[in-house]
Amino acid sequence: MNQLKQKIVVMGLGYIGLPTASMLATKGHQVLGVDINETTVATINSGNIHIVEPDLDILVRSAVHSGNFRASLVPAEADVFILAVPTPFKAVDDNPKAPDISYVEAATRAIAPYLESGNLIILESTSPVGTTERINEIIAELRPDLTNSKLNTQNSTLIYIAHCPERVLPGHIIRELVDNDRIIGGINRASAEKARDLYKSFCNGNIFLTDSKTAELAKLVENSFRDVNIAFANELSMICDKLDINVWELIELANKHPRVNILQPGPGVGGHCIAVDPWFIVAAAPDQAHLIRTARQVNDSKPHWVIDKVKQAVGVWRQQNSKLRTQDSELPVIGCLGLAFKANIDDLRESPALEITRALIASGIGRVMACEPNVNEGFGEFPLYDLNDVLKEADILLVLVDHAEFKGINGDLLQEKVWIDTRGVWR
Ligand code: SAJ
Repeated sequence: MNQLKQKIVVMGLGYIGLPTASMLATKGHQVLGVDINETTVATINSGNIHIVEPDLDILVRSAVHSGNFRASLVPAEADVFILAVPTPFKAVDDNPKAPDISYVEAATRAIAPYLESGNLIILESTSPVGTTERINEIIAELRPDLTNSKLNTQNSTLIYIAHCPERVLPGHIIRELVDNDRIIGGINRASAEKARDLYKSFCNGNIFLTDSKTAELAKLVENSFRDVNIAFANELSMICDKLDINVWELIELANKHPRVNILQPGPGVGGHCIAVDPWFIVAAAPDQAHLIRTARQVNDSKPHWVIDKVKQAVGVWRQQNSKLRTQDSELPVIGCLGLAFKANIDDLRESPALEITRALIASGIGRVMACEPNVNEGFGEFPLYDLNDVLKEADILLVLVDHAEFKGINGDLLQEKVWIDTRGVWR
């Protein structure tokens, strides 16, 4: 294979596949991006993007204009096939959080007819342990001509297969794609080395080689580590609330210890990674993964705790305003600040802020005015309000996301309100 100019097919043009495909194209590789969505394919071929990520538009445009990147609904022959498709969870029998690798399996089946001896398959999707080996099994089943009996021994495979789990942080994808260290796990050493040679063409970070199962678990462990740490912070926030201690000050002080680094509490954990991946470990080792399961439960319970806090605040407000009120039925205005799953993004997927706001609207305990400065159009579920209007009208203010816009809110204004700050914006 020519090191600098390889033919590469990238299956899945989402948050990982699209940046990876266009990055490879700008490094001189001939890249065909494949997606099942016709609109996505057409958008990319016109040099535009269908997802929100800083600087991705520039990268995609230059990749398409270079002639090295094209999107398609169907794969083609190539030297390398990169799978970057979703790995969500699904309910199976008595497990509501079982991993769903059907998209990986479907992508493998889709590329199988195009494979030739010596090709490399790289799985980028965060995956349950054993998924890379499952790809090998599917290839063996569909293409016995490419498989030999010594498949898993060093250098004996006709198809090289490796897992190179994505590690990029939404909002910083382009920089992290280049700078982050990577782990690559092969079904054999030759596969890992071949994948490393390709990633070296765009990755400035260190690349560490291992076997595929260790690479799969390493990625799941990275996200579980954060989930457990955030659960610890969330538990501390509930303990501090009971003991009337400021949790933000507490964590700041504890973190002054040279070997302590507690993350921040919040209204719960959202997004499509940290709240999902730990369940893959729980599913694989249910009798061993006590702490990981409990952390998930703590973080999943936090939105309910916040909703109870708002109900209590409504009670306080009613007491404070009982003399002023003309009718008993009068409801407070509850201002919900932020809907995204974390600060300064517009991504609402698995967002605890959205879950809480929905529950407050459904509860009828007040008139909810929600404000999400990063979402302007296309959100039709309930009305969104301008921050100034919310600040003016709300009796109870609830901070759900630590967006930059909320940090500068004048403290005097808060004196007149009942407020709950789940993110420590006004600590
Ligand atoms: N959160 C807290 N407290 C904190 C930090 C985060 O409550 O101290 C919450 C956030 O508000 C959010 C959730 O956790 O709701 C997840 O946010 P995040 O910034 O920790 O992570 P993601 O989901 O945006 O991206 C993560 C990253 N993983 C790690 O940092 C270990 C990223 O590097 C991964 O590539 C990505 O998951 C992924 O795709 O797996």
